[in-house]
Amino acid sequence: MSNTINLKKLALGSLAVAALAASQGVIAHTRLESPTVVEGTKVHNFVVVSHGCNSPSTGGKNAATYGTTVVFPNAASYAPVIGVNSKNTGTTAGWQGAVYTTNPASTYYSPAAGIGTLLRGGIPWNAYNNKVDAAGNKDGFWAGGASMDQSITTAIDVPFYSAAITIAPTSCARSVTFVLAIADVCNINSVSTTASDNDVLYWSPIPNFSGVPGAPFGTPAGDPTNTNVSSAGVPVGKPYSRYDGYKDAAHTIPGDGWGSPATLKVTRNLTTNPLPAGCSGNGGAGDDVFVFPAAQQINNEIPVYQNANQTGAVYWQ
Ligand SMILES: [Cu+2]
Repeated sequence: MSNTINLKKLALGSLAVAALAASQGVIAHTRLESPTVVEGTKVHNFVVVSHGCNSPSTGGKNAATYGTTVVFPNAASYAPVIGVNSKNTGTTAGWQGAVYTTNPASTYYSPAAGIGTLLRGGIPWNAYNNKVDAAGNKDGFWAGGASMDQSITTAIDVPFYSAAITIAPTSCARSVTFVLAIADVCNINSVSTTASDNDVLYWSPIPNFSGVPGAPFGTPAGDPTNTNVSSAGVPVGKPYSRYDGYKDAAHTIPGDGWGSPATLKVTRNLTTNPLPAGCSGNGGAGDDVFVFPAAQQINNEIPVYQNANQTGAVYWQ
């Protein structure tokens, strides 16, 4: 009898450990609080910075975070990389299984820009600004200015709202997923060209899927053990943007966030906006569309400037 109880306790204990490990896996990166929204709805959301940079002294990912900089894809002033996945399952699941298209963003969704805007209330840091393109479209934001503990306290939540996105009625898209570029800066004095995971964590979009011009993007050394993008590991290749993210200052080893971006998935309202006739993707259920920010947009807008239009003092680049 007592043995049975002990076994039960042991089993429950193992389950608790397994559940804890699983939940830590889920919160292990920088992601959105609500990663999936329905089309046509403006949603109050958060960028959640779940852990800090690598700390050489503790060996953990718990170095304090000084600020974060966030970019959503803009298809008005830039040409995002767009992929369509019509076999979103098994080995071709996710954006990894998408196929590059030259169709403009308007084929699939609107508006073309202004996807994410900072909310002024409840920002954990007291310095912040939106980021805009040359036409004034809001492309993202930054917030920072103080070292926020990440060793004892939990996630840092930065509030924003996402625009009401409409999926084009004429398209076969059942979802549109915006892939974000984010840099969490721990060492404000670091510069991106020499920063490592000890200084900055990049949650970088790497569009390594079929047909993308210039792909595969990789690192000088490659890394068969990093499966963020594909089971084959990170290939040897050229960088996508200047903010891909590396463990090492030499930029040869892909870091924690390489090819592991936050995403905002907008799902089609199939009741009010049914698929047109003849859609064959995913067995007739519709295509999943993925939108990656242009490398040029990332290079222009991930750096942190005094002014929203990337002018004035440079706070970090
Ligand atoms: Cu992580």
